[in-house]
Amino acid sequence: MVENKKVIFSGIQPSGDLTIGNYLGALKNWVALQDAYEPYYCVVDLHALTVRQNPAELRARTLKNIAIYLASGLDPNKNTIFIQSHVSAHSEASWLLNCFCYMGELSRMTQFKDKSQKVGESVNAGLFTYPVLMAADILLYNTDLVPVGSDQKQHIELARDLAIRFNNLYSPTFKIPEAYIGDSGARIMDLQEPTKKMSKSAENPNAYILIMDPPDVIRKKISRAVTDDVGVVRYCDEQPGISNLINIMSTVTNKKPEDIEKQYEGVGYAQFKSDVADALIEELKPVQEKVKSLLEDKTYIESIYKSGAEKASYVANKTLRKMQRKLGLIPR
Ligand code: ATP
Ligand code: LTN
Repeated sequence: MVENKKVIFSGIQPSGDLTIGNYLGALKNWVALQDAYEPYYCVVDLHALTVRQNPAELRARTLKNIAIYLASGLDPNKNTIFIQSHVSAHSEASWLLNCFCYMGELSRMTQFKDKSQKVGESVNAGLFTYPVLMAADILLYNTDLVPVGSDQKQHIELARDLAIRFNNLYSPTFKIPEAYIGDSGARIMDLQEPTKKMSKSAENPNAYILIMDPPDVIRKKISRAVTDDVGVVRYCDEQPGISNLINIMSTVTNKKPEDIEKQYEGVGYAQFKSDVADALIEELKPVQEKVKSLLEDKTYIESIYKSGAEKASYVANKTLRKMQRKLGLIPR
């Protein structure tokens, strides 16, 4: 491997089946980056535990996500693909960083505010310290860039602040990472409430499209997507539903939103929706076929995440040992 390539780190929670938001907002960008960078991508199963999970479903989904990473085009020779809980340095570094993070900083995180509002009284401490574990994920690999959707920017700011704080208190230990927000597909919205981000943990299944949804389901969900009564296919703040569908089509076809607007001048929403569904079905077909065939070969999937964890552990443990030493913990 060529040395001095910049390091990329990112992860997706196995907290629900992956949506086209995850695919268009994350996975597609990751694939585009694999030649020029040295990427680490993990399935962040520890993060998923901040919400109650059914153990059997969590296991199945974690493996399925590895298959989806591969099927989306991530080459295991160019990317280190692993499961977060297989590299214990993440949990260990997370504790150490917790001792440098202020309650006030965590209280300001909008994701925490949103999610804790939903669960009310029973909000667990893991949900609160979630961004610290995320900072550990990122900082352990001397990460330069973190490709994420725009909703995660605030968490990366916190990782930077923690890294700077630790470096200043001790001596340079961490590289200061930067968020990398892809320009198109950065924010795919909920099909039922298009002012909200599409999310795999939404309650209404009509709100999202899964990467593995069959064509007839995709068609049905898009035809039911909330729009407006303007009747014009236009990319603007006043028409969030239609703009979201334009954005989906634009990301899938690589056409600019303005060109899609022109193409659909005088065309009704029904035809437009049907074309968006066609484009999406076409895009997802090869991915779905690949996932199905990969899931038939569990030994192959296992070989990928095992060798990924081995490589990741080597790098992560080096950084962890450095942190422990600087903090005054006795080397084992
Ligand atoms: P959850 O519903 O469990 O909170 P999520 O569907 O929002 O999850 P995450 O696991 O938080 O997904 O995110 C994984 C990656 O996918 C992140 O980089 C995130 O920014 C991106 N992502 C998730 N949803 C979208 C979306 N609707 N549009 C663009 N990117 C998204
Ligand atoms: N919090 C992220 C998932 C995540 C992540 C990370 C992303 C956990 N650790 C490290 C990038 C880098 C999310 O919900 N999208």
